[in-house]
Amino acid sequence: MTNENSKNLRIAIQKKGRLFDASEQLLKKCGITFKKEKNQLISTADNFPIDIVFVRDDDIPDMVSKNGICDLGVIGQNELFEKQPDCDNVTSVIGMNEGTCRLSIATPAGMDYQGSQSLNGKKIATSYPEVLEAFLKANNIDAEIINMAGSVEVAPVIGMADAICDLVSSGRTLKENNLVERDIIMESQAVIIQNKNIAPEKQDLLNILMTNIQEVLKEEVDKPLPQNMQQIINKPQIETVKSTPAETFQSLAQKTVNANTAAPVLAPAMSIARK
Ligand code: PRT
Ligand code: ZN
Repeated sequence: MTNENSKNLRIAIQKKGRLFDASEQLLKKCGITFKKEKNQLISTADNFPIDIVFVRDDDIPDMVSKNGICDLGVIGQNELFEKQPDCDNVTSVIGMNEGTCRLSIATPAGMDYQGSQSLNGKKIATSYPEVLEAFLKANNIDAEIINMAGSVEVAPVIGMADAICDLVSSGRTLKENNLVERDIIMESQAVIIQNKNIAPEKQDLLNILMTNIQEVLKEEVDKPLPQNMQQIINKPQIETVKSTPAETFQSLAQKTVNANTAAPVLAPAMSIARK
């Protein structure tokens, strides 16, 4: 079943993990309610024409990239940048200010580190080989990338690598493994991503949803449902949306653009700030 013939929007969110709560909360704060049993992988909202698909975060960029599979997704920028080369059709639309972290180079505390050039000839373990490769290329560093699916911090301890490139938030994991953060490759936060070729008949729904998401993210407080959302929740048929006067949608679309301009997604990575 693809989304091409469905009137519903479809959003992919993490099934479980660090971004699930933030994704669920965001939809709830927009007034969207849905049920999710433990092993349920897709749910249609009770009161808004949207399907929520629960998957691993690694799969979300690809799902949103393929036209007609998922229209939207919630993903960390780190994951998006890793997958971006294969995902031309995806664009980030809103930063959520959740899941904030940084993708950093770290080395054992005892290593004589004189800046990123000290990585020349070294082995670096990471779950983000694409982003790391871009960083190495941009800095003319010749190093070997060791791919690992997780627990990257153990690599220097067991002699598998000289350094790591991994996500850091509190810094506790690095400390516990006697590693020191050296260079920040990118700052990251959860973002809402969107397929660039949303079916025209879904555009009005998308505008309504994005406007409400923007408002929720801006205000960060519980508030009565916005009027346009309430209308749909009371009458969930898509025809209700289509019967809304065109100028309302025009202004919604305009508002979305303005809100995006006012609160752009964090400037992308590769701002290489040496610590
Ligand atoms: O199962 P699935 O594939 O969906 O999940 P996952 O295991 O790949 O991802 P998950 O749930 O761990 O993280 C999802 C997203 O949360 C990431 O892609 C980031 O965008 C964001 N995020 C924010 C983090 C962290 N903070 C974070 N600290 N993701 C991972 N970590 C890990 C990091 O890899 C390291 O091992 O936490 C450890 C470091 O944490 P501190 O606090 O000790 O520094
Ligand atoms: Zn993952």
